[in-house]
Amino acid sequence: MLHTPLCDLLAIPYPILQGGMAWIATAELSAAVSEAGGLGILGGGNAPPQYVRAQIRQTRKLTDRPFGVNIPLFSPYVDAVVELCIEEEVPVVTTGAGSPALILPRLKEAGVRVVPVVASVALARRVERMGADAIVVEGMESGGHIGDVTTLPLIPQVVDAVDIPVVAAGGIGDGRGFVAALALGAAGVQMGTRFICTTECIAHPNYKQALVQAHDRSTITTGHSVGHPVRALRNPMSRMFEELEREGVSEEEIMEFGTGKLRLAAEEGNIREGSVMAGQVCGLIHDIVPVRELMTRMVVEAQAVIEQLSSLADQQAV
Ligand code: TUI
Repeated sequence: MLHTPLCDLLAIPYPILQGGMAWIATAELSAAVSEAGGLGILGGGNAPPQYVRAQIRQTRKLTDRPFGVNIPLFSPYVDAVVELCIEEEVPVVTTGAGSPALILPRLKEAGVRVVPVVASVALARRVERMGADAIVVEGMESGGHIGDVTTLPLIPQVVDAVDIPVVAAGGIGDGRGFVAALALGAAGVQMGTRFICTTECIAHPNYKQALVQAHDRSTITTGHSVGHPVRALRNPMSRMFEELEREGVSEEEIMEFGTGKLRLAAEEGNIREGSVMAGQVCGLIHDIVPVRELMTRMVVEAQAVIEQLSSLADQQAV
């Protein structure tokens, strides 16, 4: 039940990935997700290589199961992090926020499974040609850095355009979203925001609480003027960002203003001046639970939805 080709490719019981969120997806969260049968993914962010190596080693202390590392392509340490992932024999690397053309061949050559995160049909096609093993296709409902197409139309368009397994991301937070993604042709799902609200996630309690209290319209997107749209909770920080963009402040100043703000919210719990990156699914999150409970809920809910739908299909027309 719920076994897809993605499970075989990544050697995981459930086709559920945890997004590699910078400063949030640390060894504690990722190991818990892998232990519970999904794929935990460490957030490389723009952290220096020593940090990423320590996180990998810590994950290995906590679990024997497969896990991944996310490398955002704007990190100043991309090459060094690629090399250390190879040295440490990391089973899976996901990439984000750009084209992985410059790093994908090296990783593939070393036997690492590469799963780029993309937000368009064009990049999905390109990374398939480069040799990607699967792709995470992320709709703009997601938190953090986003593309400009929503999940519902994007997933089936990518599914029709490529032959590798597609993992749906953006707006998924429960078993209903999981089944919806499978109905669109995805072989699995990736969730970020929902995994923040777990007991194992090291994000500051203020961050988690802000997500539990958030509703459907609590997020806004900023950064369009500098070509890096980002979704985060509406707060004094994101409103100020919006204001600076409206005033036409230089790209340099805007980028400088944004630097370090995610870490400020996630580590220090400053949810007013920090950037509380989150997806629109935050309105669907009502509690903070252990990872294993969340994974069980996902699977049990998904099975119930599938049964409900199949009984609908079996009903006789009157
Ligand atoms: O990368 C993410 N999400 C992120 S990264 C991040 S850290 C950050 N900090 C401060 C400012 C900005 C970011 C927070 N969230 N998701 C994967 C993702 N990749 N979403 C969308 C894309 C994407 C977008 C355009 C991938 C490729 C792309 O086009 C590149 C091309 O060449 O076509």
